[in-house]
Order: sequence, then structure tokens, then C-alpha cells
Amino acid sequence: MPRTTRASNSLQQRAEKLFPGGVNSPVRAFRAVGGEPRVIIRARGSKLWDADGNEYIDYVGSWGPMILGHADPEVTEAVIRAAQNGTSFGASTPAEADLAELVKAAFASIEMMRFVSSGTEATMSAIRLARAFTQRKYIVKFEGCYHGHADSLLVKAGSGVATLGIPGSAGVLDEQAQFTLALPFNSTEAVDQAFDRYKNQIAAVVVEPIVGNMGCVPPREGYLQKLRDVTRSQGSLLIFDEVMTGFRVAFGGAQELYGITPDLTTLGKIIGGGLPVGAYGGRVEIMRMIAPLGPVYQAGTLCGNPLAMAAGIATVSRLQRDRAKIYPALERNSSTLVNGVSQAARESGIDIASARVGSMFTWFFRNGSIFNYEDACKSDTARFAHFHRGMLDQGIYLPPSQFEAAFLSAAHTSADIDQTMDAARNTFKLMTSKPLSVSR
Ligand code: HOZ
Repeated sequence: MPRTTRASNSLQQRAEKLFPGGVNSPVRAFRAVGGEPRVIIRARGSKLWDADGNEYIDYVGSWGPMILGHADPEVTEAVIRAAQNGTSFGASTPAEADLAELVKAAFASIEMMRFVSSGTEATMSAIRLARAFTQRKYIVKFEGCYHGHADSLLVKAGSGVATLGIPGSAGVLDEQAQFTLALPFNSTEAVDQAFDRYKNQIAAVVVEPIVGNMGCVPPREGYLQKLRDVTRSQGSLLIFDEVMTGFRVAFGGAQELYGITPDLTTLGKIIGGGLPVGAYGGRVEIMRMIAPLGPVYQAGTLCGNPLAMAAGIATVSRLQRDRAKIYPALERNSSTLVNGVSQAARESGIDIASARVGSMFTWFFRNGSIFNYEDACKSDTARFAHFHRGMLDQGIYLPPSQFEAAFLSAAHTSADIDQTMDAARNTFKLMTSKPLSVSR
């Protein structure tokens, strides 16, 4: 049953006078699904509440960070304690080293790191570093992967760029994008061809080892090993963008799950426990090129911010302490949910292809497997929009785009999952009984 959205609508209208599209990040405007963006007032555990007092089971989880659920008491307490001692000094604190040691304990490939304020900064800096280290110009990325909004990476990007159908971005000069090669994900042939054609010119291959930004798309068996082998033999660096997957698909991220050691890794989201953080790191010989030790410049007033470090330490420590319980439970619950909803769709005669690794997943509205961005783009986005609105009306908050992964947290209960599956059954019934309509 549609819920009242009067307060959300009026707040959205106010915001539209102040921010482009009324938002500070494009996907939040719900342009791809229609309906009213909900303005969120508070969150706890697996739930969100909007300005009209409507309750939702949340599967966005702030796009990844909230693996313990919202307003986790230990994390909240850590942030409050840190704030009482001052919120920013522009100088070093012991908390930075505390979080760095936790990260190193989880990621053997990260011998030394640098904290920044967002995933965008982390990946942009890692690319600069790779170019300096190898003294080469080209980078390889994959269509539908999103590595933040730095100019050279906004080429055939996923996430909001895919959601809004923007081919690249206005304002990015051809000159800035000319050294970015965008290849289809999961194709070993495309990688071989690029390395043949640009011999000794490719500084790095940057990849989301499990893509989250064209929807969730896992690597084919052996694909990441192929990237490791070719980069090693060709003198390029392999950069894993684990902003989404780090501490999410396993404590040690996708590199632990698939047993691949990249040269550089970027992190964000979970290591900030819901506060703004990014990190990049890798082998000492590479990281020693960063200023003040080396000639690669990168800096920031809020890098290593004490509140963000406190939230990150509380979150990662809990994952470390309870990993034997948390990750198997995430796997079980996500599997029940993803399979249950997919089965309900099929029983209603709706084409669906689900993709999932641990607690990140997507229901693509199409038949067949999804290996790359071209496959993802064949999804029926009008159907997805219909599904999204139906679920929202029943209190289920999903990413408002076919091209974004959903996330489950340790706070989601069996009751949440049952309720979500019931809502999906009702939605599929409505979708097959009423003609499709998309209000945008
Ligand atoms: N592009 C982000 C997810 N991949 C969305 C960020 C946001 O709207 O918060």
C-alpha cells in the first residue's frame, strides 16, 4: 500500500532549490526508478525511518559501509568519545596507526598505506602513484566499473553514470581520458589485445575484483589470476579497488576470497564505519614514492580524521573479533534472501538473474548470466523500476538503480528477510497483474 510521502516531498522540493536535482550525489534522486526520493531522518540496525515516519528495511546500507547495521552502539560510543577530545587537528594521532594496523592484519598485500577522505581520492591517488612508479601513461579499466569521479576514471563508468545513461562526463577533456583504456570485464582476450597493442605503456590495471557498480558482477573463474599474471609479466601494477568489497565479502576482501595479491589496494566505506574515509596502500617500495618520502604528491586536511578513525577502528575491530560468526551469518542470510526472491520472481513468470558474493548482490531483470556491462545493460530497467517502487511501498529500501549492488548487514534478522520475501511476492503479483507504468 503506498505510504504517505508528504514530508519527504516537501523537504525534497526545498532541496531542489539548493542542490542540483535536490541531492548531493546523483543516484539518490531516484531518477532511474521514478517515485519520490525518501528523505531519511534516522536509522538503527537494519532499519531506516523517513521524514513521514515510514519504516524501511534497508538494503543500501549507505552503499556499503554499514556492515554492522546503523547506529551500532559500539561505533556510536567510539565516535562520541573521540568527538569529546576534538574533531580535527591537522596533525597525526595514534588512532591513525591503530586503524592502519587493523587494516594490515587483514590485507597482507598492504605493507604501508595512506588514509584519505573518500574512495574517489584513494583510487585517483593510486593511479597517480602507479604512473609515477612505472613511468608509463596508460591505465586499463573495465566498462561499468566505477572508481570514483576523478577525470581519467570517468570513462565508460558504472554507478550513477550508468544509472543516468551518461556516456562519460561533460567537462572531462579528451586529453584527460586519452590514456584510459576501457575494456569489457571478464574478457581475457580484451586484456591480451590491450597489452599487445600498448606494449610497455600500461602503468596499471585497475579493477573492482567483484564489480558493485554495474550491479553485482563477480569475476569468472581464473579472471583475476589472469589479470595478476599479465600485469606481473608486463611490468604493470595491479590495483584492486576494494572500496566496496574490502571487509565486506571476507575480512580480507576479495583478495582473500580469490587468493590474489594485488600491488596496490584502495579501500573506503567499511574502514570508515559510516564516516568519510578512503585508503590506498601496497608494497613498501611503491608507497615510499609518496610525499614526503618521494615525489608523488597527495595531501588533505581531513585525511586520518579522528572521528572517522574512531568509527573505523570500532567497526573493523568488531569484524576481527566476531569474524567467525559474522561472515557465515551474512552468507546464510544473503543466500536465503537472494534465492527466495529469485524463486518468487520465476514463479510469477518474471525473468530474473541474481548475482551475489557474500552480502553484496543484485537482482537483474533479465534471463541468463551477467558477465559484463553489456550483459547488465540488457536488463529490463522499467521492470526494475516497477519492482523498486513496489518494494518501497511495502517498506523495503533497495538501491534506486539496476546498476548498483545491494548490501545486507549483520543487523538484518530472519524476520527482516521473511518480510522482504513476502514484499517481493506481493510486488511480483502486482507486476504481473498490472501493466507497467513508469512515472519519472
Ligand atoms: N555512486 C554511489 C554508489 N556506488 C552512490 C553514492 C551515494 O549516493 O551516496
